[in-house]
Amino acid sequence: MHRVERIYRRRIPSDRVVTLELCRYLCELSFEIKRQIGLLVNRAGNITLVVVGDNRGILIPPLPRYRTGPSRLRGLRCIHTHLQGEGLTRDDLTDLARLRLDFMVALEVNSKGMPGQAYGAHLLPSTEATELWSLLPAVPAQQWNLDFSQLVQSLEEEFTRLFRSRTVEGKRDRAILVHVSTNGHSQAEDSIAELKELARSSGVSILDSIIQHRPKTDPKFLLGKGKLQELVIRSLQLGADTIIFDHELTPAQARSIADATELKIIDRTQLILDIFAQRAQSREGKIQVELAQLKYMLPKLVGRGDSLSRLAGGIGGRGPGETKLEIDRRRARDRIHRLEREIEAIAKRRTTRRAQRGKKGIPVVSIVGYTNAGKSTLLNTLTHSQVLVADQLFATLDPASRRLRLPQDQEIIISDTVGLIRNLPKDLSAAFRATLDELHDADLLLHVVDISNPECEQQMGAVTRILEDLNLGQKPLLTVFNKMDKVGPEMGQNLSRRHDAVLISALRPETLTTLLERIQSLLRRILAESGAGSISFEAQSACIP
Ligand SMILES: Nc1nc2c(ncn2[C@@H]2O[C@H](COP(=O)(O)OP(=O)(O)OP(=O)(O)O)[C@@H](O)[C@H]2O)c(=O)[nH]1
Ligand SMILES: [Mg+2]
Repeated sequence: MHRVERIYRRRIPSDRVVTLELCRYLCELSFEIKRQIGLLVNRAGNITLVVVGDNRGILIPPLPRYRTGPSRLRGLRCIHTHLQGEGLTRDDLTDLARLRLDFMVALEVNSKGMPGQAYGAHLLPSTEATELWSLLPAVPAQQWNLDFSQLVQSLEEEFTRLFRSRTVEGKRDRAILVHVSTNGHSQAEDSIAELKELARSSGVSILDSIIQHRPKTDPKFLLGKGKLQELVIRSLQLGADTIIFDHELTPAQARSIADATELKIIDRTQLILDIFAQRAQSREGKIQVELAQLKYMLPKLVGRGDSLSRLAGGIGGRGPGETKLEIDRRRARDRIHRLEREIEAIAKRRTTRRAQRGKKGIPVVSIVGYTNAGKSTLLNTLTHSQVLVADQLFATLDPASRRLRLPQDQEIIISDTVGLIRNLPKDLSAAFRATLDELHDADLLLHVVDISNPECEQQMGAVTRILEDLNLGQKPLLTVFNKMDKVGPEMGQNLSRRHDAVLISALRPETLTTLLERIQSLLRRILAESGAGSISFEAQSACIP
């Protein structure tokens, strides 16, 4: 061991990859202990790390993050011995790419324990169509005469140029999406399609998406090792800095994958939280989102700054209103307590407000449904309002209520709500419980479904399950099939008959007459049954919409 440590005292002149004298020393030692030895050397020629492996490979531990970012090389090269005469392996080249090393050398130890052939490779500023690395022809170690400083300088220049052309698009996260499927193909496709929508809604630029089918997910990395290597290489080719998993990752998995890929790792829950963080407008919404984010991050904070510093900007590190999330464990706990107290106070005020409104006795109809179904559009068309509508997931975070006069002059309050999604993150549904609790006051729920979405039946199922979880399963509910203009008339009619739903297009007021009539007759029945007979329905006809 003493002799291994002595390696640290050496220095390599800055224009050389490695000296022959050091090659000899490494080969001799490697030969003796029958293990590979690897060095990481910085640009000044100092040896910063010595790793002793086994006879087939070395394992480079997570490196401190310095000089990183997709534009630049790491400022470190790896020189290591090979005992079986093999050239650079796939593992070696993946390390070169993953760690963005300046250079990778494999040094053959011959049968006499002396340096044999030297194999070198460096990265190329590649685009999708070009090679990722250049493998230099093997030469006997004695004849190695590469001008290292010049090589590194020209590589850096080319990388910087490539990076500039990529950052023209702005500071968005550049991501590859990953789904690991243990079920059928179509389910994986649908699921990743939704993940794409989520990523798009959070403003991520999506470079690629990958589905891996496995009988079982890998407990540590989710993906298999080969696929993970492919992912690293693919992300370097495309200039991706983020991997978004279509799964909820455990803190340990997120950390292992981040260490193995050196990329920012985000899961589906974090992505949803990020969209919420960007959208929250009201004070209450902001508190709820920040609380959910902190609760989600807390178990991931292990007191080691490194893996979290990857989250510093963009998704995963953004709090409500573009503030940066505090990532210190103790401060996170304090803040969680403070926010929880604030939410309690808000909930109390809300209960009082609700009690007051209850006294007025105006029936409440709440619109619920999967995100992007057209809930806000329906509210707008019915009440001539200007609530934000967008072809994005979770456009609405802060629900709005409006008054509406039904054809027979009955006045109701109609309210929009936050969209629902399958596998709603646990922390998020807890945080939004107060908002969703308002649904308990509704006399009638309108479940809006986007029938043009191929997944609409699964989405309906997800909404029904969430409503049951919220103890709203018994509430009177009218199913409303929206976006009829996007499907054939026959399909719309068949579907709506099968589910006893009203068929509408929220964009077209003339399609809403039946809906209003159904709301009116249902309310009449519901209120009569609940004994709220004092509310009168005057038989006047109004021209609505
Ligand atoms: N073609 C068509 N598009 C519609 C219809 N209704 C809504 N849309 C579109 O669907 C998209 C989503 O509408 P929103 O009203 O924002 O949906 P939402 O349910 O409130 O969505 P979140 O608030 O994000 O949960 C928008 O681009 C609307 O223009 C419809 O009847 N036909
Ligand atoms: Mg909406």
